[in-house]
Amino acid sequence: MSFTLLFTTVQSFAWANPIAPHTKRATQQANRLLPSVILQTSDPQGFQQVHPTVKLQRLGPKTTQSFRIDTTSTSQAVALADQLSTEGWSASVDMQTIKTPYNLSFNDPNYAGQWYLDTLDMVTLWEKSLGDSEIRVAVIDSGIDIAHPDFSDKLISPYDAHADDDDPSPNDGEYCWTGASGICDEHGTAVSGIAVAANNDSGIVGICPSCSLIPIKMLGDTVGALSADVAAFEHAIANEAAVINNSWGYIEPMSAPQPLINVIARAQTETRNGLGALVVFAAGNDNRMLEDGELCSIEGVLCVSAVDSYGRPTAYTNFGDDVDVSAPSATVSIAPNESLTTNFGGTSAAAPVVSGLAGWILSVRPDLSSQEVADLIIQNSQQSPLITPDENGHHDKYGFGMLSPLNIYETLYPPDTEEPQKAGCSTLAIAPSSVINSYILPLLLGCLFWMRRP
Ligand SMILES: [Ca+2]
Ligand SMILES: [Ca+2]
Ligand SMILES: [Ca+2]
Repeated sequence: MSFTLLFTTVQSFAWANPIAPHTKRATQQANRLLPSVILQTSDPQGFQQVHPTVKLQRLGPKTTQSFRIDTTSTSQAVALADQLSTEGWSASVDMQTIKTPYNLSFNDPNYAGQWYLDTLDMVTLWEKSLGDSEIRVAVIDSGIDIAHPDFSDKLISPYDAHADDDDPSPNDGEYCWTGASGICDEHGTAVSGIAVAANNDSGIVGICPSCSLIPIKMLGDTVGALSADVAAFEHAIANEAAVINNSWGYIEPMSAPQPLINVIARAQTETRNGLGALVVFAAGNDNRMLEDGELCSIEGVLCVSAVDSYGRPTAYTNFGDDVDVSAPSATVSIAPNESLTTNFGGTSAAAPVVSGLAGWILSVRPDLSSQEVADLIIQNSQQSPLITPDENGHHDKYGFGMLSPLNIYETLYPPDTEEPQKAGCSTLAIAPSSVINSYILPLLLGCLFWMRRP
């Protein structure tokens, strides 16, 4: 993507989205971060030899391949990006983006309790392993309460890419839309909890209870810079993430910016000695068709839609060709200050179910590449009996099917196949057990009953 295109995007985006609330904070951040150019190169020394007077500021840690070059005006940033691009460098004008955590609330008391763990048969998987602390799940989100007992023993290099400090905890007053004060930002804590909350007599149990957590705050309640998004991924790469969860998106449909595409491609191929990190994105909660070029269409990204506790598509989930799998919207999780939330939800709560499961898979099979984990998850998903998929087995809302931890488990640990098949029920023997549990169990019980009759 050329700088011109990015610049155009900035302009049209700003016009389409005037920033009314929290103007002061937004303006201060914008002043601090803009105007600048994002340079991505694996050879910063080579760059400095050609451009000795240009000051490179790292985005993320020492090993970063992304840098910010501050300029004094937007026109200078555009001119510099243009010049560097002409010379063959990967350079883009930084831009403001308005991102949103995919919040969604339910007030339904029947959602109490971690019902999704039953739906997913997680106990069967946990009997094999609760996960491995060597496997690091990065959560890029709003504030994450790193003092919570469910996280305190599993933290790897906490980072705040939004404020560029090392404390990703929720900030006082942030996301207090209703005039409330104190800590209102529950999103990042709830998302992280669903993925990796510890098995520790406190809070809840995450999908991968013994996986480690790289907590990265990237979202503020109004605008942030693209360079902060890039820094968040650089941090995940530098800290050897195995999985990177993203329960956020741009507030209006827009094409994924090229610097973000670049750094995600590196995350997928550079961590874990080249096996890479699985990058998971939530599909979003706007009940709309995903457009070409959005975050979910980035190569290798696993895009997750949300289903409810009955396996039906939620009314809000985004849909389209880029949805890979659907997962239950895990409405129950932890919140800051050791509290619990029972009205979390949205695709934000579905993505960390998949990320946690990817952490579990890599805990028992650390030899798998990020692509192999994605394939394992997609190929073992279970298409809903409620719909007719297309000829490729795909459906706009379910993707290639609903997440099936049990199918994955049985693929990794094939059940004993020595048992003789019973006449009349032989076809059931080839059905994966999650299908049996979810949809065929009534049929199977009927079959057994039939066999017992004299
Ligand atoms: Ca901070
Ligand atoms: Ca716990
Ligand atoms: Ca995909």
